Amino acid sequence: MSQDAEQFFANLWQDYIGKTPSAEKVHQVLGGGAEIINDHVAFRTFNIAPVRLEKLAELFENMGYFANGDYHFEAKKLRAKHYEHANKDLPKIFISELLVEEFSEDTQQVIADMVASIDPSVVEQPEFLYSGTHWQVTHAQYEKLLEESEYAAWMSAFGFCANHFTVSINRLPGYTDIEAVNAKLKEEGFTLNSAGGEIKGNPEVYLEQSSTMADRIPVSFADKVAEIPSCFYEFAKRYEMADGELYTGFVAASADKIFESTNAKG
Ligand code: OOG
Ligand code: NI
Repeated sequence: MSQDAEQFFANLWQDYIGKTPSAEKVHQVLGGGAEIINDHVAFRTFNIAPVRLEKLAELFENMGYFANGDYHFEAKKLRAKHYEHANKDLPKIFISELLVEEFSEDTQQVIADMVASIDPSVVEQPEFLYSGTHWQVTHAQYEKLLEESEYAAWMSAFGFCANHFTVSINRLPGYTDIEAVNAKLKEEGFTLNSAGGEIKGNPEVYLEQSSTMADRIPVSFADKVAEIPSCFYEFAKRYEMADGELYTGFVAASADKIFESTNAKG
């Protein structure tokens, strides 16, 4: 792994575990402290300059990543792309962006104001990808965004960071199937995202995925501190295609449900 990419992912991980206390426990429970290989890391953004999906992707392209899949989520008003690296020890990258123009004028204005507070020059640096928020919204604004888009509300509270890391079950010693991973996590007290069933996908689409529900952490809004869902952990098992290669893409119908891992529980 190149020195730069290695340092980048180490920094990204430190930022992520600060928001996701259960992530280290996931590693302990599944890996017993041994190194875990991640299948992918996911990021969220808005389709507004200077933070458009393709702009953030440039930071990964500079590390040697290339685009290899496009996805659309009509109901959630999102689009996404995934990026891969020739070095199979590096996680794939899944980046989605909110289609801001499809929301109400009020929501568009709140988002435009958030994005306007970003100094465009900082978007050129890889550290931008774990720089968090560059604005402050009130708790009432957060709740208002929640009514239209859970994704927009999450972005207003957490900004730019890894939304989740994903354990590669294919490369996890001691496990071969996702059912056993899920059973172990539940035995240890984790709550799994059950939207569309605990296991999303199947061998016919060459990908099975599950995820925890996001941790809840206190967030400082402009006016008060409130506990809200932060980030989660995902688990992925990939299957070989007819050519004997493991599928490297994503499955839109499954991803649509994974997004709901940051919804408030119950
Ligand atoms: C991304 C949800 C989709 C996957 O692996 O299909 C996803 C998100 O919640 O930001 O991660
Ligand atoms: Ni994912």
